[in-house]
Amino acid sequence: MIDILKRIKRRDPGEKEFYQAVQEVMETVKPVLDRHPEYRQDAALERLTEPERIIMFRVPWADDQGNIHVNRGFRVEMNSAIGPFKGGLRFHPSVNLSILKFLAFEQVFKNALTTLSMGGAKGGSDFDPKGKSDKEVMRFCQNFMTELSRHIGPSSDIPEGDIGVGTREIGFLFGMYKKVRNEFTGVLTGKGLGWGGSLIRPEATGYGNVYFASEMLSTINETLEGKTCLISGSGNVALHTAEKIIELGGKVLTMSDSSGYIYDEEGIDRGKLDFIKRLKNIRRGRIKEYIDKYSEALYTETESLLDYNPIWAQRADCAFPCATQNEINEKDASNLVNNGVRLVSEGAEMPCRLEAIHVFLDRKILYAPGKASNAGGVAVSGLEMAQNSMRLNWTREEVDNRLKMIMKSIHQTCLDAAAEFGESGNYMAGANIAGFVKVVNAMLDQGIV
Ligand code: NDP
Ligand code: 2IT
Repeated sequence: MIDILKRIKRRDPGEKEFYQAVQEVMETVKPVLDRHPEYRQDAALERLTEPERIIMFRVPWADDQGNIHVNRGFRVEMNSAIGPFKGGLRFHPSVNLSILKFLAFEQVFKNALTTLSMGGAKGGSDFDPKGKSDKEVMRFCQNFMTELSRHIGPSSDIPEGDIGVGTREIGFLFGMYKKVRNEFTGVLTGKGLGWGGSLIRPEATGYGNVYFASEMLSTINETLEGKTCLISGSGNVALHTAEKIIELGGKVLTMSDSSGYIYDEEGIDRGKLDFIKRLKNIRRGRIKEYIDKYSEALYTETESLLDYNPIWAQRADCAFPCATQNEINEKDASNLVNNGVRLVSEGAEMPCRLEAIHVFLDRKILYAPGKASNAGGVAVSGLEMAQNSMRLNWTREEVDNRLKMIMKSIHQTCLDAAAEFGESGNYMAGANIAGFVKVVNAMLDQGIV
């Protein structure tokens, strides 16, 4: 295990996010490796931490003034032992190989937990859609897909959205794929409802996150009813996490974007959430504008260089980080627990640093790692693929019921795997162990490839 980490440090210097993700998994699967030395055979760990394929390409595009910009496109195809490569595309200026390798690595385990057959991948670009016109975003997506289309397919690699890639971008990407390949297939998920998308896919990650949190609470005979909740982010995952919490009787106190956060002591109710949805999805505005409409709420900028994030210093019962990686450090974690938080359910990928996770585990609060609690999104992507293959559409209730069943099953799988290896109640250990065992078993069955 130590050798694997050393090997990554030596061969991939500077890939700190990738190193962090591998470290977390390798530390928690140590008891499995001790009991099953066969999992080390045939360089299984070396293969697990080496992408099957990485595609990197130039994406030139013209802005509305005719100036040419050059961005970088990526697809990291990490592991296809249990199914075709599957995972999102992220458009954000911070995107680099380390971030995409960490995300693709996480995706392998997450997808293994969904009960469906999907391998893990991630891709994207350092293109920033913020402040760009629709036509600029379209031209970028078209040039990005012109190259990516050579490497993906409905049975080989099926991308979807992630940060900065929503229904608008998936539409432009799908249109270009269809044109250059002359085929209408389920090569992307997250499609619009009128052209192959699935009901509940937009809601799935957030709803699934809350279903998972409810399952965790049920182990201590509690529910979300009346609980105060902190949410970070105001994108796809945050909005639908908020929506489901409100539906289940919880009170959402905060939401944020990369400039700051709002705190509404009265709670963000259904009507206020609809305002934020329109603000973010249609007007593409900033969360600060919430206080122009609801003056009783407070807005705090978070761009200053504090060693903690004030959103996590608010008093509440539950926290749902739904923005981005490493948004909760050790100090934030202590602030959360000291201010009453007893449940943390990750909507984002790796939002908690390892030291923060250790605070939650030491203080024995309910903590769900994203690869379990946010797996509802990719699970419903799998259901979208199933519907595309059948050329049928399921109802909202059908998809939502399947999502609930899947989240319940992931929750139970985590508990069982953790208990089997002496880590009862540790969802991080359970998720990593269950995902690891499923993928490595498949790799060993399939020989050295
Ligand atoms: P969106 O682009 O819809 O929203 C992202 C939100 O997070 C925005 O409010 C954004 O603010 C904020 N944010 C992004 N980067 C930063 C940053 N560096 N600092 C502070 N705030 C930031 O993305 P999603 O909601 O789809 O994704 C959010 C997280 O959930 C990601 O970690 C993603 O990997 C994960 N996830 C998403 C799934 C999905 O189905 N979409 C599935 C599973 C996980 P701003 O607009 O100012 O940038
Ligand atoms: O992180 C994720 O699971 C996603 N962005 C969704 C991936 C997918 O293929 O649905």
